[in-house]
Amino acid sequence: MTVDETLALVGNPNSGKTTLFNSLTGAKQRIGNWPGVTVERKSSRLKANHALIVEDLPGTYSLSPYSSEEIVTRDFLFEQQPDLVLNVVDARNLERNLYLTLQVMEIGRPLIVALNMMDVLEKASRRTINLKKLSYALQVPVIGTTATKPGALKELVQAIQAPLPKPYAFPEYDPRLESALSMLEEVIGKRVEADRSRWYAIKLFEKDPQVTAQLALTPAEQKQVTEILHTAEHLFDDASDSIIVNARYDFIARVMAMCVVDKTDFVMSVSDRIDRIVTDRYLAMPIFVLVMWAVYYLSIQTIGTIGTDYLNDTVFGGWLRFWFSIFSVRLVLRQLAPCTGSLVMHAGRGARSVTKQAWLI
Ligand code: BGO
Repeated sequence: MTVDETLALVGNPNSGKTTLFNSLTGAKQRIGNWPGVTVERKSSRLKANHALIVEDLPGTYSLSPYSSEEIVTRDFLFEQQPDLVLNVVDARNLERNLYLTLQVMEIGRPLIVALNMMDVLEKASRRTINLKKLSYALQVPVIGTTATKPGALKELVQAIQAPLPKPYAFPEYDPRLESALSMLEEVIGKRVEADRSRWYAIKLFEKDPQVTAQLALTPAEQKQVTEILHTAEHLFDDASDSIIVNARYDFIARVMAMCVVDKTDFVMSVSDRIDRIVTDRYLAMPIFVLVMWAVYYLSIQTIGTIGTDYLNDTVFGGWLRFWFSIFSVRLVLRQLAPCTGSLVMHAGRGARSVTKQAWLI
């Protein structure tokens, strides 16, 4: 880096931006306010290279033009065009922090990501982040940092001073969105510099009121923009500003899937652990023999014998025998019932005739 270049520090609130700013500059900062707002402005020179002015931009989650912090950060990045942007990302909340990273990337300034709070991530978190893959997925240098340990920032200081690769890579979204953006870039035409037209196209797609007013499109151009947005909204079945938000989250989801490993993904369930033991190359056969012996022993020697003895002696030899004998006697009697009935009838008749005879006599 040569004389008086600017390094802008951006990041979510509590990502460690101020701590990193103090560590990089030695905390000899100039404090004031950003013009027109009561947002604190801090700037100082890099300790390792006094030619580099470090601007600590207000902490923000997004670059939408709503809060003072968002407007100050967005205007500084876009209007002042810093030579380098250092995006401080809280490694514990990578997904949420990357939303701002993507918006910074859309502006198209050279960028380095400082993945901060690495000490906390390494100690307490159940996650690991592959920094090389993260750098590859974002196409920007990613340096792991612990801002509270200034001695461990050598790699970051070297990266800040190293020449950055050109041309700068923009994050690429859904192909349907990309084609809408390139059509919008054509409409914007030569109104803006070529390397800024993508950002303007994104803002037109988001229906950003500031940018739309700033571009001052002709009614015919405005009509073209409306048609492009209508077609995209019809294709995605969504409002254009939501399409952009979703595209950013889809991009982040892909980055997360590529770079983040949750340690809990590798915690084995009880069933997995049992499987691992019983299918072990050396243990599987002895376990099989042991199980077969246990089955044999239980069925023949212990539970099996107790069970059959109980069935024979108590169930069949005791209760069932008693009830069966009662049932058989009743069955025999019922079979004999017709014979015994006629026998009784005949006996009755015989008795009555004998009685009659006796009276006659
Ligand atoms: C307090 N590692 C760890 N462990 N902590 C860090 C790191 C890091 O790499 N970087 C920053 N912190 P800011 P913004 C605090 O203030 O720089 C800590 O908003 C406390 N304060 O020390 O202010 C940093 O500028 C009482 O913590 O962030 C600070 O982006 C108890 O993260 C906090 C514990 O850093 C935010 C911490 C009274």
